[in-house]
Amino acid sequence: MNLSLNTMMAAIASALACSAALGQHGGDVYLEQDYLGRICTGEIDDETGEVTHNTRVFGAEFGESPNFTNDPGFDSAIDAFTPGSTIGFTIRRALRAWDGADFDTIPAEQIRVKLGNLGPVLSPTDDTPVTGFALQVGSEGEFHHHLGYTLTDPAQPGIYLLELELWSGDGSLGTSRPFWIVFNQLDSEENHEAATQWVRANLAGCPSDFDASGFTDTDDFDAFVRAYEAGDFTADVDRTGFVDTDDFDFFVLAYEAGC
Ligand SMILES: [Ca+2]
Ligand SMILES: [Ca+2]
Repeated sequence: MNLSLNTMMAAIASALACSAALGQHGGDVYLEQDYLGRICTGEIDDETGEVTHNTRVFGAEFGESPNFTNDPGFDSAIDAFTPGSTIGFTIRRALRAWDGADFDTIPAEQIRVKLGNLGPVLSPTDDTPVTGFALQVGSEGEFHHHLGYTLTDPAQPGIYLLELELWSGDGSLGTSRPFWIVFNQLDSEENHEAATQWVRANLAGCPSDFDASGFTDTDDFDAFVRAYEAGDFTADVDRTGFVDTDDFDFFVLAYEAGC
């Protein structure tokens, strides 16, 4: 398949959008809308401020004060969302603790989420989702907030996993796909990295399940081709920052492999 002029233009626009995002808050979760009108998470590089679109695994460190952090925050470009609308969060599952091999263990600890006089919202003790509070989109269509996360007693050292999703207060945007924050409580960077890699490999899904239905079928192929032809950033499946024929090849290989 050859790139049409429109696709090229869209790829260039998408690259420009990346650089326009420079100056966002490094390390925050970047929010934007994807091709289906859903809230979509990305990552803002700590040092360069550059955005990697469509990523769903984020790191965090407790200890700004004991058992507490308010990073990563959530940040967007101007005009990303409707001014005055709201975006809220849901904690999808019980907190999990890393045992060196997986995140099956539900520990005694929970995470308490709070911002000013909003909350606290406690992570559930089983996998019944808990709806949190909503926060305002700013007057220029930007969303920038830092939730406060506290690890409850006994707050043992270790790596903890929180699964979240974001929704629109007025239903004008689709709910985000699930995403994960991997918290380090006084454990080694090595363990934190190993646990984060495990989440990427085991929970963040396969690249060919493009519509995130949980399996790969022809709907995924159709959805990918639509996004690809539109030059949408979600079609950057090989994560180079550009949508080009390499993405098409990458997707087809993943699709044919079933994942
Ligand atoms: Ca699918
Ligand atoms: Ca690419």
